[in-house]
Amino acid sequence: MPTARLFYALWPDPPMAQTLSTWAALAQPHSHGRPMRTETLHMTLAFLGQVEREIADELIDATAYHRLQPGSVTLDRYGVFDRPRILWAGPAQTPDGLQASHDGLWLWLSAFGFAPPAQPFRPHVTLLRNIERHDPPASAPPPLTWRYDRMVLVASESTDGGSRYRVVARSRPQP
Ligand code: 2AM
Repeated sequence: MPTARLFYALWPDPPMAQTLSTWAALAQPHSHGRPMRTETLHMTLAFLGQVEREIADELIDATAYHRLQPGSVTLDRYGVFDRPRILWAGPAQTPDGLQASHDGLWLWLSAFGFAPPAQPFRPHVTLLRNIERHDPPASAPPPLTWRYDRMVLVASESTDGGSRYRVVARSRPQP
């Protein structure tokens, strides 16, 4: 494979993913759209796009040595993006620690030739794709606090059944 489509993300543990899946199911009658499969739910920290195989291999090796500062983010609202048309779960305010981890990750990635995106970081977990309404449901389920201590590097592969995500590397948690 000459290139790989890669991104860094926080990946929920199975109970958290299950709860997020409930969030999707609760919003679906309002927003319609297609729920993400439970095992694919995640929060992207850095989207890299198509990456040359050689750089991808370097990232896979280096990711184990990148230490993410442990932190937490409380998901307490639904939101929508118009392009692509998605409904998401996210925090009303981005926690400072998560913002710092995002910024630190992009600084680290600059050594591999990546430039940070122009748009500000909008932490979110995509729940529904191809939604049919511009407004999110008025109220969200009880807030969900997500504690994290590592990130994963994920390869997104196109299959007949849609995107398939494969975790190709994990950062090392703090000792
Ligand atoms: P989304 O959930 O908001 O669609 C794999 O596609 C992951 O990378 C998804 O979380 C997706 O975000 C994100 N992603 C895809 N294209 C992107 C882009 N151009 N900029 C930022 N994130 C992107």
